[in-house]
Amino acid sequence: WSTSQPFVAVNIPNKDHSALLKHETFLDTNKVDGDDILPFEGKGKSAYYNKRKYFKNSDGLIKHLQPVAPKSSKTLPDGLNDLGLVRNLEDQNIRDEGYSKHAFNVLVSQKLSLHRTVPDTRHPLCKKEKYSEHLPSSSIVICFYNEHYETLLRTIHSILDRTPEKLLHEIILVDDSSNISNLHDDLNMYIRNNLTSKVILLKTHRREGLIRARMFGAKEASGQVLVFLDSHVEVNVEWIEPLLARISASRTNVAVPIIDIVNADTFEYSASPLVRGGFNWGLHFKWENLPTGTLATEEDFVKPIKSPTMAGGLFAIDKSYFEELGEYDSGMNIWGGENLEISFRIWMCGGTLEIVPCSRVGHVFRRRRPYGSPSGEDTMTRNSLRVAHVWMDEFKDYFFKQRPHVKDVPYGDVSERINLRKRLACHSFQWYLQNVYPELSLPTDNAERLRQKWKAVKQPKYEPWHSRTRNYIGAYQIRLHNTSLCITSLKDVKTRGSLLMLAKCLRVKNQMWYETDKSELVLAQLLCLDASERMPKISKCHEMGGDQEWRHRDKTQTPIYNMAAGKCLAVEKVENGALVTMELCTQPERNQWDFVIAT
Ligand code: LR7
Ligand code: MN
Repeated sequence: WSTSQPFVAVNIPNKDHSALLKHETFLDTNKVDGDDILPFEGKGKSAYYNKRKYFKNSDGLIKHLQPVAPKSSKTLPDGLNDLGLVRNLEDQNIRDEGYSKHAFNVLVSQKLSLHRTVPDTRHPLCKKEKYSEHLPSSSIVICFYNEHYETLLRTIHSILDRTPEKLLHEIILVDDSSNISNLHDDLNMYIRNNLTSKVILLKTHRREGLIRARMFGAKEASGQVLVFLDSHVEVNVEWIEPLLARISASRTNVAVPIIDIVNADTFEYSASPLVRGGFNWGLHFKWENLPTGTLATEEDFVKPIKSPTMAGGLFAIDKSYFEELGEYDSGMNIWGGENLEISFRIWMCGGTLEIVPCSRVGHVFRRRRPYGSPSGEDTMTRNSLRVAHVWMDEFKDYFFKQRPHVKDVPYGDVSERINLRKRLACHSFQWYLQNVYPELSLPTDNAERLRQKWKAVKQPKYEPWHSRTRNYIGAYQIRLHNTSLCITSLKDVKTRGSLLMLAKCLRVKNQMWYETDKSELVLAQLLCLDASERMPKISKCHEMGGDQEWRHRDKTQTPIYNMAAGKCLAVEKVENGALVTMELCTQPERNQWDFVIAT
């Protein structure tokens, strides 16, 4: 494909002739729908796919096919859009600055439509659910600190596009004293010029952190239900109705959607499995499997599921109930811990916390938090200490056993929160453990602690998915086209961080690349090819795609494109021992590769 035009995205395995035939018939009959092929979007009249030339007809669809001579070097492998492609220095700067400021791929986010549709990830039965005509109206509260502009706008538009007018009382945006220049003013102008007056932009007087910023926004709200959202989300079809329905069933229900995944590198939206919230004795939130038997029948996939805790960012709560329950702990700073605090409080003080599977909201999962606290304070620890001292009774000892070094960390005055707990006549933490979270085991001894630690390593902390069994679809040596030089790890296959070089192709372990069904390239089935830094290296497989996701055309003379880097594998020189680098795909001299099947 030419890179300047976003042509057709075709999803057909190369060399699978039957699929191609089907594809061609499909094109001839002009039945174009969704999955297999998208209508032409580019301005050009033709495009190439699999050595054939395709023309556009007046409807923008493909008319007929004509075989053409193979093109020697295509910029991008077939089937890929070029949203993340780095074409020049300017793209490179946007991308790099974006990653360092926001920890996601800003280059992609900028190019995506602010009104894009996302896949409807709900269980089919959800589509049959009927909701009352008399649901309460909502005030959606979104606080943000230095959020990426287009990503924030997409958050807002997704809500405006997919929330019934009647159910949306207002959207309250709280700028938590961001310091990106122009962000506030640009947003303010955009809202005034383009959006309904239901969208309100506020600003804190100084950086408060997400806890106090949300409280600030909630105070200004006048809808019946508060819906808190992060500033980098996209709501899905009919997302709010099921949440509001649960609150209208009981004002002490607190309703959480399923948090789908917006990939931080590619912005692909994908479904999360049904999991619930838990925590460990270090007071870290974790996702966990539902108790066996929870999903016995199909209907169970639409029923609310009780959850011991919530992730924190996305939930709906009756406004007067939120106030009655003590809002948030305003002594908590910046980030962390407030989600466990409000979860414990909801359950212990008479409410119910549930996940509503028919409501889905996508959230951009970054691999690191792009900001710190202004004072440098470890706010997660401070906030967790407040949780432990106010809510955990004698069980806080387990927390301290788990994290002995935090004993002397200052956490401020919690007397007001202890009074709140008394005033609300809340249950004990023991009651909570017995009735809400009996599955949580106590860390009895060192062996148990080690086991927990091991578990924590194996299960990603944030992604609501589980480690999958890796599926290998092929084993290859990767040879620079027209040479007998292959990609080789500089060091031993087990050495994390080892760079790569060209070496004479030999049947040795450190040239054996195993490709997976998720487009990873795993050296000797151990470490993953990784483009997270300037030079590609091998590192621990994280199974989150992006910088470990490598796409190529077919198996000969192909570029190898990295989804997060927006660049292609290349070499410094065509020479034994030369280092493997990442370079612009648009400079294709040293980036054509052959996948040589290793049998
Ligand atoms: O000082 C700040 N001021 C803010 O306004 C810091 C943050 N914020 C804003 C920020 O711009 C964002 O909109 O607060 C929101 C949440 O901050 P994130 O996105 O950095 O948090 P997170 O997604 O990394 O972390 C999760 O845990 C947090 C604990 O304090 C909050 O509860 C987040 O809302 C929460 N996010 C989710 O639950 C989404 C699902 C992720 C998971 C698991
Ligand atoms: Mn977030």
